[in-house]
Amino acid sequence: MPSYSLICKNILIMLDPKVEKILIEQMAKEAASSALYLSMHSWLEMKGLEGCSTFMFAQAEEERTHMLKLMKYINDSGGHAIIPGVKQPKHSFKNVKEVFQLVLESEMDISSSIHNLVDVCTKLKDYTTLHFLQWYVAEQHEEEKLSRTILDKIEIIGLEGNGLYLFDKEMGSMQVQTEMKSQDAAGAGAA
Ligand code: OFO
Repeated sequence: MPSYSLICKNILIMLDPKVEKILIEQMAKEAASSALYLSMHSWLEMKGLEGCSTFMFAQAEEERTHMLKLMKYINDSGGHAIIPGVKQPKHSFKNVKEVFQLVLESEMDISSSIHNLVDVCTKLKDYTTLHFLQWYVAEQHEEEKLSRTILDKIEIIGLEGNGLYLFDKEMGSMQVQTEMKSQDAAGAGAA
């Protein structure tokens, strides 16, 4: 039975139950990804890697905002965004390289579920949700690219000897650049 809600006066928005269900599943994935990145942040911080841990904390926060964005869309579209429970994430890692390999795997997994959502909405001709999902398609492209760039840096710098120190420093400056980029984007949006 589809859920309906009266958004304002005579405007009725309906979300297909199938779309509502997979959007809620996507919320669970974003929440799990946020928890995994927070767990990585904690491990990196415990190892004294300030640049990497700060970077990972920001990534955890980003994933949480991705979940909240889905929640808002579902509720604004006449659905009910049920908040997912989250399994305890992996908390111990072999080394820094493993952390960033797992980040790439997680991002690839999220990209494929976003693409699946796009497929379902295309078949159902749900053009509004398709439009909403375009932001996630672009975001995943960026995040996969970023993860691959970080793994390339690990290959180039190496993690032996001073390598780990240099890589951590590099991750710290990458975080500053990411923050500046999002401030620019926010400024452009406000203009
Ligand atoms: Fe990068 O996972 Fe969210 O969308």
